[in-house]
Amino acid sequence: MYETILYEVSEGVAVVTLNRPDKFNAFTELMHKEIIAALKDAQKDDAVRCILLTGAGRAFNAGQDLGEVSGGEVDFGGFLRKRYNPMILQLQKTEKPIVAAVNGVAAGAGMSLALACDIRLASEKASFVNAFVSIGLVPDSGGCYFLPRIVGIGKALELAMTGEKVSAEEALRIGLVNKVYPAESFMEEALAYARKLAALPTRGIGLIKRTMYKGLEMGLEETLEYEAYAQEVAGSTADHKEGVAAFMEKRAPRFTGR
Ligand code: LHQ
Repeated sequence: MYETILYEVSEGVAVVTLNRPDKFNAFTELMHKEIIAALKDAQKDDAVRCILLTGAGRAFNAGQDLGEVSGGEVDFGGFLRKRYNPMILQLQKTEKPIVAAVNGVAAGAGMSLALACDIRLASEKASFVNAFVSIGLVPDSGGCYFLPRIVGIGKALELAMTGEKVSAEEALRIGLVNKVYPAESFMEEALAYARKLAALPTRGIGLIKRTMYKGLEMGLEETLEYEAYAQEVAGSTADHKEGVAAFMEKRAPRFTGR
């Protein structure tokens, strides 16, 4: 059982809900541990073919719980190495699609968390605040890695240096989110999106995720070689065979995730 998050699996989707609504779901040490544990559970469970990460109440996540770090000396480097970095690395290691359903404000490391997910869906009421600069800090938790890769260096520097709030509409315009849905039907739409992903070839999607992120770090030759390797693995899956058979038989495919 978890204390700071909710974890529920249905119809192929593990919904992870950050659940400290009165603190805008701000991170505590326990929440980091629980998110990592939930991601590991989801990775191991064959019934899970997509992970949907969202927040309870009005916010998605407001970053570090500032109540935990106000007053007294804080070992910032140690804090990140011990708590945040393992969580971001676990998101990357999870070979299943991870969708952030950004229901409200995502600020500081909460914004970084959304950026580290594979796909971002936003409610019309969502917003993004790169809040670090407002307290004299630097974007962390992968913010300096993902933000420029997602929106380009010019926009990333602007958002990080000003800390200005980005509305859902603007986020869609600059490619920070993939879709925006009306607030009233947001979770329904996000779940429907996640269920569609969960019905696709899960192993192939895991390989797409790994190969695409690796491609960001490699040159063309190395990427071509890694694609060839990934294709060997994908080509040996049951879902590949099913996809081809369905095409030949002019019917809808029934992927099983194997
Ligand atoms: C919060 C928080 C919060 C606690 C809202 N903590 N209560 C790494 C290394 C080591 C240390 C430092 O941190 C990091 C990583 C980081 O994430 S640094 C960045 C930390 N986050 C922030 O600086 C964001 C602080 N929050 C805000 O700027 C605003 O609250 C946002 C823009 C998120 C939302 O603004 P509003 O919609 O105007 O809501 P609000 O400010 O009224 O907040 C609502 C409640 O949530 C309020 O509680 P209350 O009891 O007064 O209703 C806030 O105190 C609480 N809350 N963020 N991070």
